[in-house]
Amino acid sequence: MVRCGSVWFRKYGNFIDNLRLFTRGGSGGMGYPRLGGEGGKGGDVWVVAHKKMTLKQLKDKYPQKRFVAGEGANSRVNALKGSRGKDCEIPVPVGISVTDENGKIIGELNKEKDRILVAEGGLGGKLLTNFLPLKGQKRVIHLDLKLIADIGLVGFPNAGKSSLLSQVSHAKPAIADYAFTTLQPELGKIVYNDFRQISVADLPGLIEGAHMNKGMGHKFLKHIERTRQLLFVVDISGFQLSSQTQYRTAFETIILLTKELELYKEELQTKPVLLAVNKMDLPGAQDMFHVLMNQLQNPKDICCLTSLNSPRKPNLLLL
Ligand SMILES: Nc1nc2c(ncn2[C@@H]2O[C@H](COP(=O)(O)OP(=O)(O)OP(=O)(O)O)[C@@H](O)[C@H]2O)c(=O)[nH]1
Ligand SMILES: [Mg+2]
Repeated sequence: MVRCGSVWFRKYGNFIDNLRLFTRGGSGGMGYPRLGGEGGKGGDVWVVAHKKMTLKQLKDKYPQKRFVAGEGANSRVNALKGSRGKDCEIPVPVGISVTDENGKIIGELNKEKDRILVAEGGLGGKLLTNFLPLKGQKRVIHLDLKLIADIGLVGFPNAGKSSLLSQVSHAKPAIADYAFTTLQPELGKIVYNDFRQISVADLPGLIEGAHMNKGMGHKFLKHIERTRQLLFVVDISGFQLSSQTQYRTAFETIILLTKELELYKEELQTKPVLLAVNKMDLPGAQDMFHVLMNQLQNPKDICCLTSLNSPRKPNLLLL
């Protein structure tokens, strides 16, 4: 039923879904043997979830990927109890699982402000340690962005995303000829003869202005971040939400989808994207498809689309 008239994809970019970091808790401060003074404890290293953060931003901001907490202060005559070293916080996106060098899970960060201690600061020098400070814990950690699926189906409402999922997997998503049938992502699994599996997420339809929260845009776009690869599903006849809104051709919907993703988060632009042109059984579809092919192969047309105010031409390649 769903025919992919042609398949296109966008160049693989630098979307990052894992990162390896070096962390070390701060050393403790020296004790003061003569007066029994205690050095301050070294600071701890924490991984903290922030909604707006991405792993790419983290890597760009800290190219050395080293996170070391502050040292505890030495015990002094006028401050026998040394003060505590400063904690170090590593900002990461929500949906990260943290593992150690051996792949053992240290913890998961599933919502904003969740935090996990990854490297503890050393104790300050005290009687127990002969007033010598202890070094902080050293740990290499791996951050992995949990993907909700391998492939995310992205498109305007009514394009046929759920229909496609129902054909390639055992999932039974709601299908109807009105916009916004799908309100929550739905997962399906494609199982191959050799038992390999690909998970596919049917995502709610996007509309123009999604990046500004139109049609619950942000809620939807957030899910797109969590898929490894995108499959744009486009109705060859184009899209019109209602008689009051502008009609968009298939080509325009592709530009608009690209634009919405980019405006929401520039990094999404670098995710690999395949294009499935749908509803090729409708009358006149072949002619419209030829027009679409020409438009996609002619970047000049894309640049002329000033009414769409597209910030950049989409990086689509013919497979
Ligand atoms: N003629 C034709 N109709 C199709 C095809 N694929 C889907 N449809 C119809 O298009 C309508 C919308 O299909 P859905 O699969 O619900 O579309 P969707 O993209 O999931 O829509 P939202 O969930 O609203 O975003 C339904 O009436 C489908 O039967 C196709 O290949 N050809
Ligand atoms: Mg749907």
